Amino acid sequence: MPIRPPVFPPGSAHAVAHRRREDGPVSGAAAAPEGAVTRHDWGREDVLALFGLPFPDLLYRAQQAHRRHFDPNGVQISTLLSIKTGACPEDCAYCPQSAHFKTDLDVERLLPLDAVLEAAQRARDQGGSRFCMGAAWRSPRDKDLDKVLPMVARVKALGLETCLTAGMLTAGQADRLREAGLDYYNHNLDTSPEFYGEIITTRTYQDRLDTLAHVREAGMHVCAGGIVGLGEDRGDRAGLLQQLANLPRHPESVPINQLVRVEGTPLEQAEPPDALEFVRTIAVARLLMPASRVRLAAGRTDMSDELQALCFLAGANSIFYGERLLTTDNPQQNHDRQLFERLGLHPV
Ligand code: SAM
Ligand code: DTB
Ligand code: SF4
Repeated sequence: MPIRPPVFPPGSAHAVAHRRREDGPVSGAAAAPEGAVTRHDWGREDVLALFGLPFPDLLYRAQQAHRRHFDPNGVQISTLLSIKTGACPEDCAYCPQSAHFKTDLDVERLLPLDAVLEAAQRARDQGGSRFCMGAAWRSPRDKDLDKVLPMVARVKALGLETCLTAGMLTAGQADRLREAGLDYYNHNLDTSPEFYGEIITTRTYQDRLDTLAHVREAGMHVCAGGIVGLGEDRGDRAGLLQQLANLPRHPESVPINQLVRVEGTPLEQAEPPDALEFVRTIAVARLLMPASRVRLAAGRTDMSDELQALCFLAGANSIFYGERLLTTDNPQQNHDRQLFERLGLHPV
């Protein structure tokens, strides 16, 4: 059964607010209200000061920023599909798909086009607006890309927004993806530059920033975020958000994942993050990048409905919908539909 469709009619205040953010200023619209200007010069102390606000003040400010830029009850729905699974040469300590760790995972080569299209059609029929394809590559070879480009083009032709996450890209590869119709490329910074080396040793922070720059220069939307619960401290969470907010342009999409602890990975026993600290991280992301979609991404199966509600209040306005993330579970669709009903949320 599909998740309930959007309720606001074109031209309504909510639709206009939404359009202003997605497509640039609506013609004739007033200048951005005071406080709505986005900053790219955040210092670590500025960010930590936001993290340290009393919880009601932090949520109030996040709500103000959220409502300035978005329909506060609208949630963007993305669906994930792992198009190439496991056997990845990178050593990301959180990841079940790394060849460095022994996890209970069925390795799968690149899926055939038909299987991808079938999944995309299903996602669209269930109310998704964006289809995100994930491939466990360090970086795609050009001959891998030859097979992915038609997937992008055909998924887009179904009327879906397209997103891909496939590791590091060269500038030329980013251009080819853009030409095929790719709307978003996901590439996460994961954590702060200082903590990064504790989690990944096979590629550098700068490698990740370079890929994000290629995606931006190719004219695609950037999807970049990170993970909470890796054993990082608040300074690292602030450092991650500071890096994202100080990019020359804010990522249009900012996934905040809670670590999914997978048996066999070095982080399988990591201490789960404090729930209210997770909400604070969402709220600070909303304040630093007020016009970006902040996604309550992986980890929702470990969260109560009430915690997810707090995340939406803190400014999260996107989720992954569907019973699978890439290789791990996501909430049942039925449960998410009920959650949307109970909270009066609608997909956009
Ligand atoms: N291989 C590509 C890459 O790393 O860029 C794309 C796929 S990778 C699985 C995409 C992102 O998923 C990672 O950057 C990480 O942020 C997130 N991720 C992976 N495993 C996770 C886990 N166990 N819990 C939470 N997020 C995870
Ligand atoms: C993102 O930030 N989270 C998604 C998506 N981008 C690709 C991936 C989450 C993966 C969780 C672990 C798994 O299912 O393998
Ligand atoms: Fe490979 Fe991506 Fe997993 Fe890292 S996060 S091991 S690059 S699939």
